[in-house]
Amino acid sequence: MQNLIDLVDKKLNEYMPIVYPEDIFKAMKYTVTLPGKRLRPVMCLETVRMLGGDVEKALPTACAIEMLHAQSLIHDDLPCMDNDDFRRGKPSNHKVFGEANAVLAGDALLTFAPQLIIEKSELPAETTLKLVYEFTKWGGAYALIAGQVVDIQSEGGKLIKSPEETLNFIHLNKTGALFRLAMRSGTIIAGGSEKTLGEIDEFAKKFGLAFQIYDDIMDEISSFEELGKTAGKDKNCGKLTYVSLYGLEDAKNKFDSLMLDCYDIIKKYNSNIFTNIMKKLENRLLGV
Ligand code: GRG
Repeated sequence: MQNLIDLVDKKLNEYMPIVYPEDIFKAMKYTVTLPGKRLRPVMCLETVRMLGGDVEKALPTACAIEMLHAQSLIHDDLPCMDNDDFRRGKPSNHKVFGEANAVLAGDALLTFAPQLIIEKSELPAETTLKLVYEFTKWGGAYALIAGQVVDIQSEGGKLIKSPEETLNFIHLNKTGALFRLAMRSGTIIAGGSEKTLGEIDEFAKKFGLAFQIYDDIMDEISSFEELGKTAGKDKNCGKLTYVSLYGLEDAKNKFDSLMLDCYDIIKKYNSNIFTNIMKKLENRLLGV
């Protein structure tokens, strides 16, 4: 797994030269290159590998997805959204570069990422078009942004649907969307069939839901050092989370049950990397 992370880090650096006007490129690169887990690009690359595709040709897409993820973190931390001063263990983007530059850095990442998918593509034009479609779909108003909007609504106590439905909608869109994007893109690059795409998508959907439950639990039980951002924030802001709605024990049970479904779907692909990712999340919740 570390070799995939290193490959992604190397490419992220290479794809983002600092040129005039330096302020924007420094702000873009700052959050992207801070040490995150690189789960989404690694999951994209591993999907390509396990389906027999060319991992090298997936690098622009994998990095573009990490850029989209970084954009969502930068905007999520802004005072008008979650208002968090720390991210990935360091001051958040707006704390370092100011609010205007942080907004622009997010916008710039959002537009630069699909440019990269097209510009660096060594894939057939039809495949590249499909990848850009997936990118705009899952990063857009009907997925990632919708999840964030409902998250903000719910924080203000505005629930249009039941708490259960609202929470599922938030998790599936705010967090699930980028895991689905990563693994669907990997499947498309590897030339997987519609049936495979359906299976992989089902895994990513369940994994995304489980990952947000994991994130909710970690927010409750971990320290700033472990999280790299302010701990206990969800509770303090009265956020609708799995822990606030179902309690810690039931949240853990739901996480375990989703992980079992994920193992069941992925086992036939014999992927050590997916097994490792899931084991790491499980162990962290056990405090191992
Ligand atoms: C696309 C215009 C546009 C806006 C985005 C701000 C926003 C709308 C969405 C916020 C989405 C968000 C921050 C979801 C949280 C997902 C989550 C659990 C992030 C943490 O992921 P990790 O743990 O982070 O993988 P690292 O730092 O390891 O990469």
